[in-house]
Amino acid sequence: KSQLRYSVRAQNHPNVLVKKLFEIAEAKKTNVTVSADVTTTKELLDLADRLGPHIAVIKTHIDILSDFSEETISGLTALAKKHNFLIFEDRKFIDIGNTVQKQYHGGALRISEWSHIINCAILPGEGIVEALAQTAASPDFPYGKERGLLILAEMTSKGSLATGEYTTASVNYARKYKDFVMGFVSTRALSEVKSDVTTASEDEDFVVFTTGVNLSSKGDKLGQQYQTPQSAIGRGADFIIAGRGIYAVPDPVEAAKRYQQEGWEAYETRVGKQ
Ligand code: UP6
Repeated sequence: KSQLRYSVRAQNHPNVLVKKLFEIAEAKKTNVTVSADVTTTKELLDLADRLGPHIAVIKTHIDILSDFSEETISGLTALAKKHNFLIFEDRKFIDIGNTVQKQYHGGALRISEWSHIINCAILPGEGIVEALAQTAASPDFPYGKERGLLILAEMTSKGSLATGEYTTASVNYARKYKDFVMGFVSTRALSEVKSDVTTASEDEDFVVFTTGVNLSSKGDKLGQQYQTPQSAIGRGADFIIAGRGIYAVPDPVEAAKRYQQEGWEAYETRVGKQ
């Protein structure tokens, strides 16, 4: 796990989007990503506007909205500018290369147009990462370097099969496609994982997003398993992702502030005095 400050990592990082992400974290003193799993555009934009000052990233599941439209895209994009946060569509692409390219760029949801960060699972093998990276690197791709991919290397649900060799393969692909892969969704830092095919470069600095963060619950009835912000950041999370812990409580703004404070303190403890 990284012991460096976000500002230092921002300076050293070759990836423009990662730089921007670290700069946002340092400027706003937050490593919180809210998982805004609400089902209407109004609720989503309302949350984004109210929580905006306290978050670094908003994570969406755009396909659970009952009324996705142009207004959703323009609203989210405007709020991301207003509050200086990034958008992460948690679509978890998982198909052959030819299909995911069409799901990512174009289609009904136009994900590449508005989402800075996307993620994929590597069940299909290396080709899924190659295909998404190829789309983003194409000369016709209009969003330049302002897009990045996280590999879903582990999952927080009970009995997850994303472990062992699967997680190692995630690290292999991240190292091989590091121009587009900015990091992982995982429950801990994976920098210690030894790839069996691709060697880590010395300046490797993947970003770790950790889901399943909640201050008042240990899990849900459908297998979700939670840890606290402190635990997640201690294990190497750079950004903590909280959903119901923030949006499903009586005062989401107060909750976001609390996750922001706990997340930031845990980060300060991890990096120590510099
Ligand atoms: N998510 C997980 N675990 C994973 C990967 N993704 O919970 O391994 C996503 C879920 C949800 C959010 O799809 O959007 O993170 C967690 O929400 P919660 O905090 O309300 O449990």
